[in-house]
Amino acid sequence: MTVSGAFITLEGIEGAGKTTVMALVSRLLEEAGKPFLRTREPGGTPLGEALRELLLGHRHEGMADDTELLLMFAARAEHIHRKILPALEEGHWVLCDRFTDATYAYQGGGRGIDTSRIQALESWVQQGLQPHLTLLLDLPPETGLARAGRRSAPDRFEKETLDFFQRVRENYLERAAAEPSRFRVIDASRPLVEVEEQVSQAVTAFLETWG
Ligand code: Z5A
Repeated sequence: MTVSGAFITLEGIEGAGKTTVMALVSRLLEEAGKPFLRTREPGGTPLGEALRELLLGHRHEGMADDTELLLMFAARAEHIHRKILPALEEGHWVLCDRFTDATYAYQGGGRGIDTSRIQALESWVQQGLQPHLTLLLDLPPETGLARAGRRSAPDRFEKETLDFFQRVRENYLERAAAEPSRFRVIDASRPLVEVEEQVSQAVTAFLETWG
């Protein structure tokens, strides 16, 4: 696989501010003259968006954890083949709201699925594809849930307990500590203006190294 664009992902627990930060990163890439694809997981393709509805909606409340895991990777396979790889191969950058770190955090940390099973699917589906930069918006779950609670009706994940989101957060932080060259941990508990400053610095530094 030959790629010349960079692959950037945004991660964090519920209400961390990914949607807000996505707009800022998009603006920074535009200003730097980088053509880019803005996308999200689960979703990003017609089939992926249909799977997203099944995963987040309430029609299948009792979905088995393995089913949830496999649907996440089914959506991802479609996303990689139809959108992500073609964009990178054309030299475009890809800015994605969540990717496989979310699977480790939610299905691994949150649901308790064994890491080795996630690794097996990751290696099969991604064939070595990994983000070049991951911005992890970190904050206590209490703060994220309070922010998110101001919005519309909760989806299937948003109904989970504080303990669940605490495990998700811990898993994210462990992954960030294990791969410091890829991750930038942003203190998302700070006021928006300070969060944006941290993100600007991280993305500007990355743009300088990528060229
Ligand atoms: N999921 C999974 O389980 N496994 C996987 O492999 C993948 C996903 C890929 C959908 O994700 C669900 O899929 C997700 C995990 C699961 N479920 N959960 N939870 P999603 O990314 O589409 O949904 P989300 O996490 O619920 O994102 P969100 O709710 O859109 O949150 P956000 O984008 O991070 O937050 P926001 O909308 O930008 O901000 C929330 C509010 O806080 C909003 O009113 C902002 O104005 C406000 N805000 C933002 N920043 C600040 C600061 N700094 N101060 C004060 N207020 C702020």
